[in-house]
Amino acid sequence: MLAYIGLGSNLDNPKAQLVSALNSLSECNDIEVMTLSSFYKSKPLLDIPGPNYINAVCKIETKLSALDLLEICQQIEENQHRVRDVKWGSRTIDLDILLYGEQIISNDRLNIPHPEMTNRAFVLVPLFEIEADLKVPLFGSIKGLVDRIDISDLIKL
Ligand code: ROI
Repeated sequence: MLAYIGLGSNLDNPKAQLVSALNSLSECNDIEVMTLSSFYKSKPLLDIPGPNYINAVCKIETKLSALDLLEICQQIEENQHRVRDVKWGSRTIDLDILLYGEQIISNDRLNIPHPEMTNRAFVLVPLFEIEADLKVPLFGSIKGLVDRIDISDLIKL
């Protein structure tokens, strides 16, 4: 299965946090990291106070189920000392499964396509960078999605 994972961090050397999470994904036997986008810098969404974020998107190939992939992502978040306190608070690392093949998944643990991805420049722009022809289930072409959002805050590093 091909899947796309969004990575984000705004604490404790965000670039190094992304690199560390990517290394952990690569080291996982059942995951092959195929493509990585550039890193992008942006202000916290909704002007929530806090340091700038670094975001990226990677494409992986995996035999894991979506739920097993979620477990791996959460394990990596835990290993990098992610603390879940305030909703939308700062974080050392956030790993979101954006897409899992063409599947639409909706249960109490997973919503795929990731429900917020269509509003977020820091997801759509790196996704477009690595897969310009992508069709997002339920939402249509990645090109169409990128064209209708404000990308002015996003800086490609
Ligand atoms: N804002 C930016 N710029 N990047 C993120 O990855 C990010 N992640 C979040 C919230 C807190 C919504 N804001 C973000 O979870």
